[in-house]
Amino acid sequence: MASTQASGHFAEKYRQNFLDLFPLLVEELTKEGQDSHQILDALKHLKEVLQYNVPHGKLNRGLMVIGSLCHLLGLELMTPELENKAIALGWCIEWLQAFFLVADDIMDQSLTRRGQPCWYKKTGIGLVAINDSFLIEGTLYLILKNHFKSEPYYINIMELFHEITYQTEMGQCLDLITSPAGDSVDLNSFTIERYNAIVKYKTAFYSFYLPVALAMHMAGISDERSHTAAKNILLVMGEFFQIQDDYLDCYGDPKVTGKVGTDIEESKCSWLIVQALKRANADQRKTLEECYGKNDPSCVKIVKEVYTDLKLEEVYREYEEESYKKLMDTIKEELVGTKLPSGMFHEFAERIYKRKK
Ligand code: GPP
Ligand code: MG
Ligand code: MG
Ligand code: MG
Repeated sequence: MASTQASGHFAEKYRQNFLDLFPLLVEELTKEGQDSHQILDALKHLKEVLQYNVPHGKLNRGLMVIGSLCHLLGLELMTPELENKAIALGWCIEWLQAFFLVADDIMDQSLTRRGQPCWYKKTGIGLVAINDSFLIEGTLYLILKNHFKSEPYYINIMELFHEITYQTEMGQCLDLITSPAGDSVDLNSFTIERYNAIVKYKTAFYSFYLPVALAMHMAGISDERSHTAAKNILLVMGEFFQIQDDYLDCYGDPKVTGKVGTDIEESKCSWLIVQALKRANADQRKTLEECYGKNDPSCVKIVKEVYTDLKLEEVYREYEEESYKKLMDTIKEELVGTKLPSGMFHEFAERIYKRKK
């Protein structure tokens, strides 16, 4: 296995090739076939669903597959065929994410996603979006079958998609039952332990471990030891990433993030409320109990004022520094005795720290 001395930024180099494959995948999934004449209208709808919901994100997760493969094999072993396969697998992660987000936006009653109205908010869509999210998931497995059926790692990657979907659904479940709709919130359930479990399951597995694990299977690395090491590192990265997402929900610029935060209104077990509760005096806690989770701009404003009084932006900056150090230590410790290249992890770390969207 080639080590990458210079920690190059491989993923970015492939952005254009990555974008170019999307219309071909959509065409493959929605073209008229021998026995599709009865479902032509559904195929037409599916095409719109895919075009609206799959390609408009940052594509970080998708690009991570080919980026990781370059690190794992070394550029000299990359061939156009491998590139194409890694890009198709990258799109499968973007497909999985689109399936999650279409459904998540309904559950969270969000208004915008990636700078456009959420799919379920579009005229004529509404709850049809629930079935559309299933369709996005279903077509992911068609792409896998069309492109990977004859590969020796086909079963490994298919099982991985199933396992990670389940883990993400368990995380979403924890996220939702920790902030039950309609009920007045029980702030006592917002512990850091609960928080860590939610983010690990709902975000870290699919966003960080999945892309690298897919590239590892492609490169023929399927032993448990290597996968455990990679997972331990990538889950630390994923935890940080979700904490950033929570921070940006309140302090990010919607013009940059492409979404308007709803965590306070939706009484989410967000990193900010967990930190606020840890630091609040009795008065501030009472204020939070009264105002958190209310769909009312004046309550949101009061919660944000408590956050300001508790200097949470500063707390976040300190956490960011600490977390970066912890990640660097974890990379060093976990890679001892494995053949995984550290440059691969450093490339991803650099992509996420200090992001604004
Ligand atoms: C997004 O979290 C949640 C997921 C990507 C997992 C959804 C899983 C399902 C099984 C539907 P979030 O709600 O904090 O993200 P955002 O702020 O982007 O809405
Ligand atoms: Mg959401
Ligand atoms: Mg959510
Ligand atoms: Mg969020």
